[in-house]
Parts: sequence; structure tokens; C-alpha cells
Amino acid sequence: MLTFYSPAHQLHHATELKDGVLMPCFETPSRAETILARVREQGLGEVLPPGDYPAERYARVHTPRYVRFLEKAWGEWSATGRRHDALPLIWPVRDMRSDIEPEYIDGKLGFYAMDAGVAITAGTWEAVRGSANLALTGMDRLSAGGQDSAFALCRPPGHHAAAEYMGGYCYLNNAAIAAQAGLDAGARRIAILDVDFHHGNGSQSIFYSRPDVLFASIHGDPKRSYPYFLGHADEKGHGPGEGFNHNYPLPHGTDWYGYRTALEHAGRTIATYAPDVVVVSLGVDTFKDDPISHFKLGNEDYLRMGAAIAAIGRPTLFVMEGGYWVDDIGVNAVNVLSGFEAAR
Ligand code: 6XA
Ligand code: ZN
Repeated sequence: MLTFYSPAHQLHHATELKDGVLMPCFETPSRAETILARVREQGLGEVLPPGDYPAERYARVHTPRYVRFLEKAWGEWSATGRRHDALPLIWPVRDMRSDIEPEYIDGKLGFYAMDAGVAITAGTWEAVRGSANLALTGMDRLSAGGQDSAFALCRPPGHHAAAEYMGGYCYLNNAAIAAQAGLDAGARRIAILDVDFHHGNGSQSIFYSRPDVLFASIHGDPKRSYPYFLGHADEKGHGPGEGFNHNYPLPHGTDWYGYRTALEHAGRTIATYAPDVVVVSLGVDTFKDDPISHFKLGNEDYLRMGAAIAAIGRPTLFVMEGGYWVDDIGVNAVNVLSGFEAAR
């Protein structure tokens, strides 16, 4: 399997507000480097750089004003004399206006964010672009034919980012950008299977009213787990998208036996949909030792997860999302890919 990787991710290392305290993000550069090392150690296949793409490609699923904000945010923040990470501190909830973009950067940060887990630093935009370009390059290779799977080693992750907001370490939605690129290259249907511990609220939101991208997510029940405000089982899609959104919220402490049932159901649902490509939002924060998540999967379970994804039987693009127990992140992520290949 081809892996797409770029060192640009190293330009983004940020702080987050967690438990009421400003601290280094759990989402660190060492995550991607550990996965890359494991890809090489296991001889998974060639490691290739991304292509370059114009911002218009991101604006196929994000609004142009949001993409422009991401590009300019650090410049506007640092022009005020601040050199530390830019974090939002006010958010437009419920009946407040979301049509008028504030002019001042402090207003913009809240306007385009869902939480305080998305600091913007001097290198964030370069890293974020690089990450989206990996997903685009992976999808382009699948669309060109001759490859049946690829791995975009994306960092920062993407699945919490919606058309017009960032959140949960995510800025551009890499999986959604790739899915749209697949359609733009001629695919009729794409499925996104999100196996990260956290519900992929951004991916759901982007495609909620569309039948051409089916979204299925297995995650910690939002009644108790981030992102709290989306990811319930009764969210089935809207209008032409009705019936194309499938959420599998599972309780804290879910182990492989509980997880497998949901995964197999999601796999059958996707196989019936017969997509031209499956995009897997690959988070391994379902691991038993993950410091911010609450499932109980073990190292070997990720091999089984890969085999279950292979059973869907479609060309597959893996897009890296979460996973914060760095000691095992390489083994777990590459186990999914090896399990997939062994079962193909
Ligand atoms: C809140 C925790 C964000 C969750 C990030 C994640 N700062 N999403 O792993 O998949
Ligand atoms: Zn996650």
C-alpha cells in the first residue's frame, strides 16, 4: 500500500485548553513520525510526497471565507503584537448571528471555531494545507486506477472540521476534501467510514443533505463523549441525504466484541451502497490506553478491524485522524493497514 506523507506537519505544534488549563496539545508531531517509522519498519510500501493543490480544492467542501480565514489568521493575530498561539474565547451560540463575519481576529477565531482545541500558530496553515494535500493526492491515485488502496498520513486530523468551522485539533476536513475530489474525478458514490473514537461531526455535517456521500461513524456516545452535540443514532440525514447517515454511538468501556458488531453492520451498509471508493477516517484513539478516550481495543484488534474493512470489498483510502497513546499509535495504525492487506 502506498503511504503519502509530508514533513510539513511538524510546523504545527500547539497548545489547547483542557480541563480548564492551557497545556501542550495531545495532538503532537511525534504521532505522525511514530506512524511513519512503523510504516517503514513493516515494509508497508512506498512513502511518497503530496502534490500541490490550490485552495479552491478545499473550498469544494469548505466556504471560501473560512479557507481565507485559516490562511490569514496567524498574520492577523501576530499583527496585533501577540506571538503566542491564537485561541478562540467567544463563540456564536444558538440565536446569535452567523452571517456577518467579524472584522477583528478575536471575533473571527470564535466565529470559525467550535472549541478551544484548535490553536493557530505561525506554521499551522502550512501544516493544514500539507495534510489536506496528502488526502487529495491519495484520492487522485485511486481515481487514476491501478491502486486499490492508499494511506494518507494526515496531520493535523480533519473529521471535526465542517464547512465553516474548526474544532478538536481539526482545521480542514481531509476525508471530506478527498471524498469530494473522488466525485469530481468521476466517482458516482463515496462512503466515509469513521472509526475514530470521536464522532466525525464535520464530515457528517458536510454531507448530511447529500445522497452521493454516505457517512457511517462508530464512536463514543455523545451523551458522555466529545463532541457532545452531534453523533446520536437518530441522525439519519436530511432531504435527499436521508438514509445516508449512520451513527453507531457505543458506551464507555466498549471492547472489540461490542465494537465488531457495529463495524460489521456499518460494513454491510456500505457494501450495499456500493461506493466507488471507501474513505476510512482512521483514528486509533479507540485503544485501551488512549489518554483522552474510553474504548478498550487491543493491538491485535486493529488487525481484525483492517480485515473487516477489507471485507467491504471496495477501493479504500485511509486518512489518519486521532490516537494519542503515542507508544502504540504506529503499531495500531499500521495493524489496520496490514490487516486490510492480508485479507484482500
Ligand atoms: C477536545 C478533544 C478533541 C478530540 C480530538 C479527537 N480537545 N478527535 O481525537 O477525533
Ligand atoms: Zn478522536
